[in-house]
Amino acid sequence: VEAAIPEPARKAWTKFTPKPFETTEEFEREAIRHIETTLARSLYNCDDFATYAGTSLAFRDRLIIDWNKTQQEQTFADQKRVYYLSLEFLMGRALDNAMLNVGKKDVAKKGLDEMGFRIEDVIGQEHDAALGNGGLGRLAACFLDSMASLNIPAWGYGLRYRYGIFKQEIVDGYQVEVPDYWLDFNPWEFARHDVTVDIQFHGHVRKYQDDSGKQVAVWEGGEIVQAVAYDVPIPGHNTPTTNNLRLWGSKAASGEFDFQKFNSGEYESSVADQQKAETISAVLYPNDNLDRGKELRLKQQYFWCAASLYDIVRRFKKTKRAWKDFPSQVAIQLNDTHPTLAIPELQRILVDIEGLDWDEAWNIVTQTFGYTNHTVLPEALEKWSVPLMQYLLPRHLQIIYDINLQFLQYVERNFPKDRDMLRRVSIVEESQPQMVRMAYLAVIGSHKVNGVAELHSDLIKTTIFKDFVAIYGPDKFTNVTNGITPRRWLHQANPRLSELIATKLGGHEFLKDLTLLHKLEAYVDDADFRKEFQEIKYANKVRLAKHIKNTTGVSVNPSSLFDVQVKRMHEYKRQQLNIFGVIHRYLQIKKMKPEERKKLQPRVSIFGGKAAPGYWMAKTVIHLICEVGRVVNSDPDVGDLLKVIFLEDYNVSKAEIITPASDISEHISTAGTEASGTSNMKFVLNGGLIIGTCDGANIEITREVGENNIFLFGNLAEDVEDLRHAHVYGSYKLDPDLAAVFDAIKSGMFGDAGAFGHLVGSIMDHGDYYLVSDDFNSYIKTHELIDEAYKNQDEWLTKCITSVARMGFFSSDRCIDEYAEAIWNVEPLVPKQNGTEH
Ligand code: GL4
Repeated sequence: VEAAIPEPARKAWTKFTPKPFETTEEFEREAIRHIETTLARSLYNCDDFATYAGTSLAFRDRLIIDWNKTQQEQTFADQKRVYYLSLEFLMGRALDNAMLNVGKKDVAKKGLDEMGFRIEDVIGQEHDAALGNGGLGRLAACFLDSMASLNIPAWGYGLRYRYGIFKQEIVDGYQVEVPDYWLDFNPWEFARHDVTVDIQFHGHVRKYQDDSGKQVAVWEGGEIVQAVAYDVPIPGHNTPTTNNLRLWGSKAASGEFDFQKFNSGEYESSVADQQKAETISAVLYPNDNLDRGKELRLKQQYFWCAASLYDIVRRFKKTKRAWKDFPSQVAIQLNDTHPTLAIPELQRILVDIEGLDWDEAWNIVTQTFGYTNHTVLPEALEKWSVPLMQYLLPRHLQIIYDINLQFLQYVERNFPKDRDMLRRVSIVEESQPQMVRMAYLAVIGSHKVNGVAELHSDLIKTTIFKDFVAIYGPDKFTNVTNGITPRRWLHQANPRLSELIATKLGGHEFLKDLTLLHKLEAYVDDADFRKEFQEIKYANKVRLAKHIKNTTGVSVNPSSLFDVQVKRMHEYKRQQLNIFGVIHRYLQIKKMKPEERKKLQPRVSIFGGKAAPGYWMAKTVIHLICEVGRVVNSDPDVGDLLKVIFLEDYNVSKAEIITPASDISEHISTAGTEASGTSNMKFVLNGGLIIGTCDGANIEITREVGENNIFLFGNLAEDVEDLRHAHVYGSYKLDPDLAAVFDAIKSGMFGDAGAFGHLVGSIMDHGDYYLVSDDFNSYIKTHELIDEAYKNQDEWLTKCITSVARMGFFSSDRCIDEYAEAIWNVEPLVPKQNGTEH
C-alpha cells in the first residue's frame, strides 16, 4: 500500500506533516487560532465557552495525528482486532480526559491562565456525552479507555443518538424529564459522509436453486435506510495509541427528500421519509435493566449491527484472506444481548452473500463472537415477538429458525431422556405470540459467555443458563469481574489524591498498573501522609457542599458524615431501604432529649439518580426522598444532625464531584440482583468506605480490602428464594422499626400519604419482593456501627487508606487483560515511538 503513494505527495507530506503543540506558547497560539478562525470569534467575544471550544480543537488536533497513525499502523500490522458492540457508551466529558491522557493538562492550565481563564471553568463548559443509562454504558466507556491505554487494536461500535439520556429536573419534589440535545457543538466527532452503509428492513425472501442445485435465499424489497459513520478518537493514557469509536447516524437513503413530491407542492409529506429514517438514531431508550420490546428499539439494534458488520467484513476483505481466517482477524464482543442480531447477520452475509456452506459459516460465526451477560433480572432479558421479527427482518427469522433447528437436534441426540429440555432451551419460546429469546441465541452463537462478577457468573450458570452448562460443559462460561479506569476515576476526578499517591509511589505508574497501590500500605501510619489524605477528603467534601448549596439551596456541614447513594433508581437497588432508614433516624432524633442529641454523629444523606420515565415506583421513591428532605432540612430540632439531599441530574461529570466526597456509600441491592456494580469500586478507590449487601462485586471488594474495612449486612443470595416464599405463604411479621416508619408516612408527616400508598403496600401487602423488611433491622444496626466507627477518626482513616491500597484488582485494565487473554486471543500492538511524545 505504501509503495502506491506518489513521490511528490510523500515529499510534501514529509515536509508539512502537522506538528502538535508542545509548549504553553504553542498551545495558546493553537487555541487562539481556532477561536479566531475555526469558530470566527474574536478577543471581544471570547467567553468560557469559546475558550473551551478553542482548547478542545487544539487538543483534538493532537489526537487526530496520533489517531491517523494508529489506524494506519493497525492496518499494516495485519493482526487481530477487537470490535466492542455496545448500544451504550456513557462517555461523559472528553476534554479533561484528553488533556490528562496526552499528558498536557499542565501546559493547558498555564496557557489558559495566561489567557485569563480558569481551567475548571473551561472544562465545565462541555456537555456530557451521555449515550447510556448507567453501569453498562459506563463500563463500555471504561473499556475503551483501557483498550487504548493497553494498545489493544480495538474499535467501539454504537449509535449516534441525537438525544442521549434525558436531563432530570426536580420540580416540586417530582422528576421531570427534559430532552438532552447534546450535538449543538461537538468537536470530538468526525462525520464521515463518505462512509455509509445501506440498511434494509422488511421485504420478503425468495428461495430458489441455482445452476449447481444449491439452495439460495435472496432478501428483496422493503425499505432502505442509510447509516453514516461518525468517528470519535479514543486516546490511550501515556501512549500514542488512539483507537476509534464509530457511531452510526441514520438518514434517508434516497437523498435528502422526495423531489417529485416536493415539486408537486406536497412539501410536508416530502420530508416525511427523511424524518422517519432519522428517527432510528434519534433517541436512547431510557431504561436500565428493563426490556420494553418496542419496534423502534429492534430497528435500532438491527441498523447498528448490520452497519457495523458490513464495516468489519469490508475491512477483513481488504486483507484478501480466506474466510476461514476471519476469527483469527476479528473478535466481536457483544455487550449484553442488544447486539445479538449480529450473529444471524454474519451468518446471512457468509451464506447468502458470500456463498459459504451453512456449517462452514456457522463455525466462523461461533468462533468470532463472545457474549457478556450483565443481568439476571427476568424483566431485563430481551425477547422479541416472532411476528415483529417476521415483519421487520424476514430473512433473519428464517436463519434463527435454522440455527435453532440444528441446535435442538444436537440437544435431542445428547439428552434423549430429558423430554422437557427442548422446550426449555429452544430459542423460540412457545408463548402467545411466540418469542425469540435473545440471550439463548447469544449463548448458542458465541464461543464464550461471561458474567461480570464472581457471584453473578456463578448465578448465571445455576439459573438462566443452567441447561446450557449441561449442553456445552462449564468451560464455555467464565467470569470477568468488572473494573473502572483509574485515569478518569482517580486521576481526573480526584487530582489531589492522585498526586499524593504519586509522591509516595515515586511517579504515576500506578495509573497504568493499579496493583502498585499496595505500596501505600507502608504509609498507613505515616503522620504527614494521613494528614494530607484527610485534608483531601475534607476539601472534596467542601467542594460537594458548595455544589449542594448552589443546586439545592441547602447548606450542609462538611464535617458531617457524608452518606451517598447515587445510581439509577430501581427497586432492586433499594433506595427505598435507604430513605426508610433515614426516616427511622429522624424519628429517633425527634424522640431524643437535647443531651442525647449532642452525642449523635451528624450526617448528610445524599441521593441521586434517574428513574426511567415510565417507572412509577422509582419515581415515587424520588418523591419520598424529596419530601423527607423538605421536612427534615427545615426542622429546628434536627439542625446539622441530619440533612437529606436529592441531587438533580446525576451523570458522569457529577459523579466526578460526588465520588471523591463520600465517607460512606450505599450498595444495598437485594442479594443476587446486582450483577456487579461499578460505583462501589469508584468510591473505595477514592478513600470512602461502603455499606453493602453480599452482592455483585461487593463480595470481591470485601475479599480484597478485608472484612474489617467494609460494612456488610443483610440476607444472602442463597436465602432469598425461601424468604420470598415466606412472605407469600409463610407466617411473616413486618419489622417493628419499619412499621413505625410506615406509620409516620401514613400519618402525613411527609406530605400526602396517598402518594406513597403503593410503595408502602408493595412491602406490607404485596410480598416485599426485594426483602426490604427482612433486611431492615440489619441495615439500621449497621448504620449505628458506622456512626460509632466514624467517631474514631483515626481508625476510620486507617480503614480508608488501607482500602485504597488494596483496590488494585479493580482496574478496567485488568478486565481488558482478561478478555484479551481468555476470550479474544488478541495481542497489543505497541506503537512505533515516532509519533508525538508521550
Ligand atoms: C448492569 C448491572 O446492573 C450492573 O450491576 C453492572 O455493573 C453493569 C456492568 O456490568 O451492568 N446490567 C445492566 S442491564 N445495567 C447495568 O448497569
